[in-house]
Amino acid sequence: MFEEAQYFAPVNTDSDGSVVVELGQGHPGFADEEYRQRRNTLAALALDWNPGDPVPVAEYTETEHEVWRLVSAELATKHRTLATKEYLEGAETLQLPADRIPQLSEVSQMLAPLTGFTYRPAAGLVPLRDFYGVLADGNFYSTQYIRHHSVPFYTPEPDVIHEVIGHANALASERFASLYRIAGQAARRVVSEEALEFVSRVFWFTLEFGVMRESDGLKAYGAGILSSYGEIDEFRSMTIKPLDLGVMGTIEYDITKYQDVLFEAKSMEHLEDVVGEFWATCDDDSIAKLRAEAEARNN
Ligand code: TIH
Ligand code: FE2
Repeated sequence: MFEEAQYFAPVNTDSDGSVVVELGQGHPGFADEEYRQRRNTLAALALDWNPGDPVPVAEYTETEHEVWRLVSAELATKHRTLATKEYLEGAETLQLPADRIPQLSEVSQMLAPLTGFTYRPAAGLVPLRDFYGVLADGNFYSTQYIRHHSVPFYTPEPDVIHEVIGHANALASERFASLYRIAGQAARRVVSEEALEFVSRVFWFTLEFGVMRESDGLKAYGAGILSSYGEIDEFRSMTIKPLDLGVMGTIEYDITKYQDVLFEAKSMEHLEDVVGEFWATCDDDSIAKLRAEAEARNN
């Protein structure tokens, strides 16, 4: 079903200066002219934005708010039993609206007093160095469009539901917010693209798709699982591996499907000790060493 849908549709500027988001043929919004126009409008707003500017207001349609309401309600029910305690406490403190899509500026207003994080608009894929780097300053690049109403339960393309329900609820927690910040510091510290990629893979398998053991079962804390009411039903039956930096930093994954290999932290402390400590101290040499050790184990 998602064969041709992509992780972040490319954003291009036509010769006349108009912004066009290239939805692939397999994208659920491909044949929906109104949806295409929305995507183009929102991408243009984000491209016009510069640091320091107020975040542009996205005037959402009733159809779009309805997608948020539906997904919000489905997720809230599932989160009660399948999300980690730390995330649920963040959500309880943040109190996102369930009845409409909040503006990114509102998300920032709610989040900043809690952990200092603010949201900024992204038209599409942001270069890794920039996306992760600004986390160190408490800035989070976020898309503003919402997934197409015909496929609400999962999208390979991060949207405002993923960014806000998945990430902002975690960013409302001091402990998670601090992990995001040190991931950003790591992204700024490392020099080679290879080391940066390693840092970003560790982010993928933890803050995007991490799972954690709690006394009453395996829970999700990764934003990518927590924003999909399709994927959240499946994560407990995937291959669950122990938290291992060398493996997380080097294995391949397919962005367009439910993640079938996940890494389990034994607790919040365990995650902080292993992954937090890694991001806090890593450099090109230590990463090259982890990579070499992982490759040696594979041979
Ligand atoms: N699959 C997620 C969702 O449906 O909400 C969105 C993404 C998270 C990470 C990559 S794509
Ligand atoms: Fe994400």
